[in-house]
Amino acid sequence: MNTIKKIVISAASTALVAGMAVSSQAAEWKGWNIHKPGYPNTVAMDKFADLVKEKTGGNITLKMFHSGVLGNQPDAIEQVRIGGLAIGNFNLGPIGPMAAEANVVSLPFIFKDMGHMHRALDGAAGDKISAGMAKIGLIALAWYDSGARSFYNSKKPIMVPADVAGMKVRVMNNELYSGMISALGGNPSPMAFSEVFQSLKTGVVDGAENNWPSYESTGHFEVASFYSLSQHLIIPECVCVNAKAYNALSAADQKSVKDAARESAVLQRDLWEKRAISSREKVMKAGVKFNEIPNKAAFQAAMAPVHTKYLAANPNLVPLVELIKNTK
Ligand code: GTR
Repeated sequence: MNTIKKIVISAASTALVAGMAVSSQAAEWKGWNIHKPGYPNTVAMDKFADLVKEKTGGNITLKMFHSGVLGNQPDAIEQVRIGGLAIGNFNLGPIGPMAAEANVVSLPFIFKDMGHMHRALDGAAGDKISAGMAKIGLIALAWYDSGARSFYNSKKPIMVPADVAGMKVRVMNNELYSGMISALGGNPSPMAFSEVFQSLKTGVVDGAENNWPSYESTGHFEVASFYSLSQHLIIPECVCVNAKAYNALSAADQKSVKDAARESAVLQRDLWEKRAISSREKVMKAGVKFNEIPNKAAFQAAMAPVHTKYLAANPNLVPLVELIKNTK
C-alpha cells in the first residue's frame, strides 16, 4: 500500500471513530423559527428546547434561532431535510411542494374550522400527512396552530371575489396559493415572509394574506389597513426534525423528544388562542378597517377550480382529501 493510500485510510478510520464518539456523546441541535420573541411559536419552541434537555438528561441540547435569522422558510425546510439544521417549526404551506400529502392542507377551504383541522391532523389524515413528510426526511413530532388566513391590503375592503381582481397579492411559495389568487383574477406574487412589509409599504404588492397574530407581529397592519375575514386557509404547522438525526437516537431519547414536542404544542395552542384575540384587538385599536365577508361561499366557489385542477393532476391524493372532508 502506498503512503498516500495509507494516510487516506487512516484519516477515514479516525473520522469514523470520531463520528461514533460524537453519536454517543451529547448531541447539539440547531433549531429554526421564523417568528419574533413573544410570539406563541417562539415561546413554545423555547419551552420545547428546555424540555428536550430536561427529558433526555442532557443527551440533546437544542439551540433555537428565532426571527428567521437562519434564512427563509423554504431554505430552512431544505436544511432540516438534509441535516444542516436539526429542527424547525414549519408551516405546512411551503412544505407542500416537497411532500404531496402535506399539500392537501393548502387546498383553500378544505377545513371547515379550527376544530375540523385539529380532528383531521390528530387522526388518520395526520398520520398519512406525517408519513408523506417522513418520505422526504422530515419527522413531524407535533402540530402547532396557525389560525385561519384572511386577505388584507392597502386599497379597499374585499367583500366579493371580484374585489381581488387586478390586485397584486403576496403569497407563500406554493403554486396552490398562486392558483388561488389567479382564480380570483388577482396577480400572485410569491415572496419570503421577511420581504412582505417593505413590499406592502412601497406598493410592490397591494396585499397579502395571513392570520391575526402574523398580521400584527410583522407590522403589516400599519401598511395594509384593510383586513377582510375570508378565512380561506387553515394551515397547520409542525415541529419537524431531521429524520436521520431522530432515527439515530435511542428509543428512550426519541420518546423524550416526541413528548417534549407534544407538551410544547399544548402550550402553543393555548398561547395561540389568546394571541389571536389580543392581536386582533391591537390592530383594531390601531385603526384597521375590518370587514366580515357576507358570502364566503362565493370565494369557495371561485377557488374550487384550484381543487379540481390539483386533484386531476394528483389523483392519488383524492382518498386523503376525502378522508379530511369526512373527518367528523
Ligand atoms: C405565518 C406562519 C409562518 C409563515 C408566514 C408566511 O402565519 O406562521 O411560518 O409561513 O405565515 O406567510 O410566510
